[in-house]
Amino acid sequence: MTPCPATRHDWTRAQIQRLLELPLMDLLWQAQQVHRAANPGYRVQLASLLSVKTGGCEEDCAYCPQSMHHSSDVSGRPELEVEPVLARARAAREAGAHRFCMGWAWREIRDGAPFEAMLQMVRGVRALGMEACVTAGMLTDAQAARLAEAGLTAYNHNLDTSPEHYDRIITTRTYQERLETLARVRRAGVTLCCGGIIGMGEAVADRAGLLQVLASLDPHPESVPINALVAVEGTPLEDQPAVDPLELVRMVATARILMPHSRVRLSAGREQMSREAQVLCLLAGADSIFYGDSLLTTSNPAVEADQELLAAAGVQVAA
Ligand code: SAM
Ligand code: DTB
Ligand code: SF4
Repeated sequence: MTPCPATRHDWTRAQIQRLLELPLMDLLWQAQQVHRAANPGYRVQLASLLSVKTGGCEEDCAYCPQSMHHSSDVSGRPELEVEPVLARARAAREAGAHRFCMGWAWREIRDGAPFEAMLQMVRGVRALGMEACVTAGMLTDAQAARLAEAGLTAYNHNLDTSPEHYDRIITTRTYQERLETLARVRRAGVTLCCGGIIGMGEAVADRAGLLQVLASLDPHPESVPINALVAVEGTPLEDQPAVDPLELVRMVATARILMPHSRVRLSAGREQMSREAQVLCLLAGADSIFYGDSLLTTSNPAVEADQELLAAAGVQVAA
């Protein structure tokens, strides 16, 4: 049995790029050894996602259909209230989800009625016995503390790409601001969900750069979502060519090697992938998926298809 790999925070970008560029069979073998030693049993966590406040966001993230800067902006969808959100959480739990993630298309959390409602949603999801995750942009120390007090399990805030590629994707908020938000979440004692997106015109060196920043966080983010760009019409990235699924396999495998104990979530982009490519991602060490028919504004594989996928792969659902 391979000994449990040491947790490191000092990976260099060159070392990470070498992993990303290994012959695929060697990369998969290394990732599997790390994964089996650190997370015995191939257990996959199911996380359901719901957009509570959709569209009209002030930020200009080039990939995002919810930015008011893009013609894709989905307007006119009312913000959801507490009860309907909890009804969706209950349904997700009945379908087998363990974590319920709620999204707000905000630049930052503001105090007031919507924040009070967010706190009630967090309490309600926790009362159902599920993990609760929120993604809602930047926050203050006081807001992070109140979310922690409400029982929030995780806060999602992605770095998205490397520090160098970042300015080509977002101009309205800096990389440094993102890092400060992550530090605030940590200080409040809430676990971190932090990852990125591939397929936004970045080089392999940028993928290595993103993974290097993630792996340098101490402790590592407890969850690391790896998204493939969903190129939505009306966004500046609408014409990006589809990501080769094997690139996603490489990204997952490398994330697994760098962050042995984190949950690596195979996130957006699964609907465009074959069952076999998704199985390779599970083999490479992905141990969580978004589960349920929709992501925030785009679709995700149907619940039945995912149940078949997990059964075909022979993996168990994490309790
Ligand atoms: N507004 C908050 C924020 O940006 O932190 C929360 C919601 S935002 C939609 C959450 C994450 O979804 C983004 O950081 C990005 O990584 C991911 N995302 C958004 N649009 C995407 C797309 N078209 N394809 C892949 N991932 C996407
Ligand atoms: C994450 O990394 N991916 C999720 C979740 N965190 C919030 C969002 C994916 C969004 C895909 C595009 C959409 O549905 O709007
Ligand atoms: Fe707004 Fe988040 Fe979309 Fe950026 S990713 S435009 S912050 S909703």
